[in-house]
Parts: sequence; C-alpha cells; structure tokens
Amino acid sequence: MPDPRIKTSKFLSYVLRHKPESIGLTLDSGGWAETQVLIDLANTAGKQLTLEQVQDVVAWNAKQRFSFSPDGRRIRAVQGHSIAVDLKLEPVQPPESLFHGTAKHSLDSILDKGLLKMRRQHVHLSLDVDTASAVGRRHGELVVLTVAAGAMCRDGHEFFRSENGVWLVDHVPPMYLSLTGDG
Ligand code: HQG
Repeated sequence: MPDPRIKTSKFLSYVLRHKPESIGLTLDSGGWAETQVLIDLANTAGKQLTLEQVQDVVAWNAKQRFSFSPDGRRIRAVQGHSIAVDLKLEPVQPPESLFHGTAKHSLDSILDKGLLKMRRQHVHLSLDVDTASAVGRRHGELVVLTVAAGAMCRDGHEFFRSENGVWLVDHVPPMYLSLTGDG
C-alpha cells in the first residue's frame, strides 16, 4: 500500500502551490497559510486532515517541499507555485552548471525558445544530474540539459535558490543550454 503521507503531501502541494481556492483558502503574498485554517477548511471540504498529519508530512518529506513559519503557526510550499507568490528570495550566485530534466518531445521547442516557466512562477533547475533526471522522467522519455548558469549570471540573469535547494530563474535562453552527456 502506498504511504498515506504521499496523498497528504499531494493535497498540500495542490492547495499551497496551485489552487488554495479549491477549499476556500487564501494565501498571503509570501505564500503562507495559517496551518489551522488550512486544516479546518480541508475538513469542511470533506478532506480529513489533522495537525499531526501535516506536521508528519512536513518533517518526513524528503524534498522538504513545505516549511513552517518560525512561530510554527503558518505553512507554505517552498517552490513549485503556479500562483503568484513572493517568496522573498535574494539573488544568489549559482554554480557554473545547473541541470534541467525534461522530455524528449519538448526538446525542439526548448532549443528554439529556451526554458520557459510554463505554468509555474519560475523555471526550476537542479544542482545535480540525478535530481534533474527524476524531475524529467515525470514528463516522458528523459533528456537532461546542462544550463550554463555561471555564464548566465555573469550576463546579468538573476538566480534564486529555494529553501529546499531548487534553483529558480525567470527564463533560460537557448544559448545557455546544451545536452548533457548520457542524458
Ligand atoms: C517544459 C518538482 C516546451 C519543462 C520538481 C518541463 C521541480 C518546455 C515542463 C518542479 C519549454 C514544465 C518543477 C519550452 C520548459 N517548450 N516545453 N520552451 N520550457 N518546458 O512540472 O521543471 O516534486 O512545470 O522542461 O522537483 O518539470 O513537485 O516543471 O518539462 O523542482 O516538489 O515544460 O516540480 O517539484 O513542467 O518541475 P513543470 P519541472 P515537486
């Protein structure tokens, strides 16, 4: 049987990244929700959820997708949003190369237009090929692209790093992309 925490994690991703209004929740400009309000609204909407379950998922989640505010009362997703939120991240210097896993069927379009945010607020890049591969496989036959992040940064593009180590950027023009070795 799949771990029930996966279901809870997917539900939290859905309401904290994409559709808070599906349970009548409102996020503040930083993407935060009062944890207890989220739980009450979820229960009202027929989704059984307890504070213990939420705390368990935040602590267990290997990718640390969610975090609590320092006072413990609020919760947010740390990346992956499709709704407009200001995560208040400061630009940081990226490593020379970052990676993006995607599907082969998207390759022509990506090499033509570059990496676009699509439905999310940023283009998401990974620090290593393994992580990028896991992300890319969700979309189809895997291709891993190397992003010349250092060169992009020197050319004035801003990079951000989410609390859980995902690299975020507005757009990657095609000139900074190359196919990765065995990807
Ligand atoms: C593709 C997960 C055609 C892009 C991961 C990707 C990540 C283009 C898809 C986070 C394109 C968007 C984000 C272009 C980009 N033409 N296709 N010009 N530009 N694409 O799911 O990066 O597990 O929105 O290559 O760990 O796959 O949910 O983005 O295939 O950090 O916590 O359009 O989601 O986090 O797909 O994944 P997505 P992503 P979680």
